[in-house]
Amino acid sequence: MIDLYTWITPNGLKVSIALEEFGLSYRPHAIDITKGDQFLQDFLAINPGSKIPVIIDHETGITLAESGAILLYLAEKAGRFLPRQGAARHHAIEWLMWQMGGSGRRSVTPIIS
Ligand SMILES: N[C@@H](CCC(=O)N[C@@H](CS)C(=O)NCC(=O)O)C(=O)O
Repeated sequence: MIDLYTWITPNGLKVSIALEEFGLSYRPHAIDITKGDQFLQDFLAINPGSKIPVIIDHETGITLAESGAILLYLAEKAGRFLPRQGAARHHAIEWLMWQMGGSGRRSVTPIIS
């Protein structure tokens, strides 16, 4: 089981989309960053950086922040979207970095506005 701490922002939504796409079991927890939930002690204990998204994977014991790192982790866990080796793996990471650099974040925004 994965606990997902998130809010309805592009960085939050991309992790929700990945979890759904991979069919992984998870429990979502709303961290309303418009009300300052990211600064509550319980959340700071999970991510001292005070940013969503964060996952805790109880199967492996890993707590992970940063949407790009989470997407890589989930792809490896699910065994999808991330080739194990070779040029195809590097190109998948290339596209991940492309979306982290801005274009992917902007393209998600209209869905929630
Ligand atoms: N580089 C981080 C950025 C995380 C981030 O900026 N999260 C925002 C919401 S999209 C946040 O938690 N903002 C709360 C704040 O800045 O106080 C990632 O990709 O996950």
